[in-house]
Amino acid sequence: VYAKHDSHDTFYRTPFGAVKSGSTVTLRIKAGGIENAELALKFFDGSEQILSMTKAAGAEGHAFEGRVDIGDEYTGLINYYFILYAGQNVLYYGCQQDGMGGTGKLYDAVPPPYQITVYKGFTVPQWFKEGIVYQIFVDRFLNGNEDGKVSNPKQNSFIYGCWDDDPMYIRNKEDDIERWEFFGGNLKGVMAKLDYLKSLNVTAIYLNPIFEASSNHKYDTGDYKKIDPMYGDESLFKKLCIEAGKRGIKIILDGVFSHTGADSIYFNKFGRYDSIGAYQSKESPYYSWYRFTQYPYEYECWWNIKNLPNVNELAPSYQNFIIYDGDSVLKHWMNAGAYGWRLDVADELPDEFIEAFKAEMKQVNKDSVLIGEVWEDASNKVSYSRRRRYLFGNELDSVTNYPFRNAVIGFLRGDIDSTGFTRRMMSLYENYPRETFCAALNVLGTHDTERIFTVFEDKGENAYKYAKLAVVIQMTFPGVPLIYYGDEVGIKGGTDPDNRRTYPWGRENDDILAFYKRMSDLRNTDIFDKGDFKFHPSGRDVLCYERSYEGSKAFVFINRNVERAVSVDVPTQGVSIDINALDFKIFM
Ligand code: ARE
Repeated sequence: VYAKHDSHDTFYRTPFGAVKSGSTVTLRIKAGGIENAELALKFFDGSEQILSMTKAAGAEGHAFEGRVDIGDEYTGLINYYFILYAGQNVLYYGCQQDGMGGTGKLYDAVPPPYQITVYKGFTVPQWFKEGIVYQIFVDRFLNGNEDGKVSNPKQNSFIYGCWDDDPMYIRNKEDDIERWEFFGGNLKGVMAKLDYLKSLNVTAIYLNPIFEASSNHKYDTGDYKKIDPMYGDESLFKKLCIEAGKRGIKIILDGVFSHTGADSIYFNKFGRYDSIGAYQSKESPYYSWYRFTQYPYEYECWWNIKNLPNVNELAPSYQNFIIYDGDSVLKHWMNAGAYGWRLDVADELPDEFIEAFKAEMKQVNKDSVLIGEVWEDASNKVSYSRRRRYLFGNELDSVTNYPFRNAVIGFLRGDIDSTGFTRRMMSLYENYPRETFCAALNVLGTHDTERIFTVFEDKGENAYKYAKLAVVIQMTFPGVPLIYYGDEVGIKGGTDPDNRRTYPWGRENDDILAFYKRMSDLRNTDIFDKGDFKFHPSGRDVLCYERSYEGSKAFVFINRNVERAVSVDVPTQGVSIDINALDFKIFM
């Protein structure tokens, strides 16, 4: 008995990948020694259906074919596998791994299914898909004050000068630098570097939270309607948006809506604000925002961190405040010039909240973008025992692409080979709506991960070569590259908080910077900004993919082998080229 289905191959599944509501998907399976085949479908609401398959016309003898007609109103996943009848035996054919796609195998029992993502058509603004995003953790970027002093320092906070490799810093890092240490970076500092960012072809700046808060990271919002006074004020923010806009750069904010700070207008645990906070009185206008288990001392909080009380996002007064009011948080900052939001911990926000946020955001500016912080494949993510609806059209435009980071690092470090890389990325390519795949925020590192240079630090003198290969993949791959401030000049940094060191102005690694500039120039061409995309097998150690646009083609080759140069054929071009050990080539 023999069977084969490969969801990445259009003989077996047409059309490829995620489809819009109302589409028809044709599925085929090649089979030997099998008399009959059925297609088992499972819908997003849990209901199931079995369709009989017919012998496929024209296919060499042994293929069965089934058609899935998808309703005009349907959105969500459709999972499928095959049931095969061979004599007395019933066999199954399914995926190798849940949701992974590609070729599968025969099973004796119900197998892991394949996935079809069905979404309502939507488009992500072109400027975003074609852009490069630069992420700034403001306190650590640059103090732009003329006198170099820190404006409005917090009470009882420590203020350090710069953070680099001297012994003082190492001690500070381990002992203290967590939440209450500041380095004095501010919005004036960001403003001072706009021309620099433009020279890196940056088209959007994503700022970590900038609203008033007591910590340095500001994920503990104190006042959603106020820029932290250490960073600046609203008029400075507006100016920043205007100045950035003149250079073709848009500003994206971090929206932290799953929790607030305990030290906030709304909770006011320490009584530092003039308001009547939820902690202080049940009569507080904010009381309904929180979930107390034993008033006021016990309350639900984010990952059990007491200074981050969770909010009840569906409380009408919270939704009005954040989304609907005439001067809601969303509208307030968009009217001030912001062009989009990154939703912190999207997987802890109810779908209804994200949907409402998206709808209202697009009302204010249809050219704005909504990015969700999701660490896995966002198409089939389950959180809090709910299957999430992020990518079906009404929620996210884009997601943080950590699976991309994991695959790049895994391939370069030798944990997976080029086939493994291809499989993982093809799985996203198949599962994500095309718009989202092209808008996915391809990160190599963020304020929550080790920096890319540190990931390869154990490679000794080759560390930078590895990191550069990661940058090549990032800048030539579909999706939106995100540069985490300072990566472009080679800063190192381990896990939080070490990944938030100050930007080494005047001590940049010029070689890396020149490389980033070159790669960002390359990125800034049509073929890499919006070209089609296809993998080619090229041996275990060599990753090869093609980008094509209006008749021109580019082939990217990455040789991760540290010892051996390789000679490879350029697919369809009838030439072969050499690639040095631990090096790359782009054939155009
Ligand atoms: C600080 C310290 C920590 C300390 C903690 C508790 O730095 O060392 O353990 O305090 O005292 C923000 C700050 C952090 C801060 C945290 C709490 O940036 O510095 O930690 O607040 O005060 C998961 C979440 C994901 C989250 C990451 C960090 O799902 O949403 O963990 N990311 C966002 C932001 C963070 C921010 C918060 C959330 C809170 O980007 O910066 O933290 O607002 C897997 C899982 C993911 C998991 C990921 C990383 O892949 O699938 O779910 O992400 O690993 O752990």
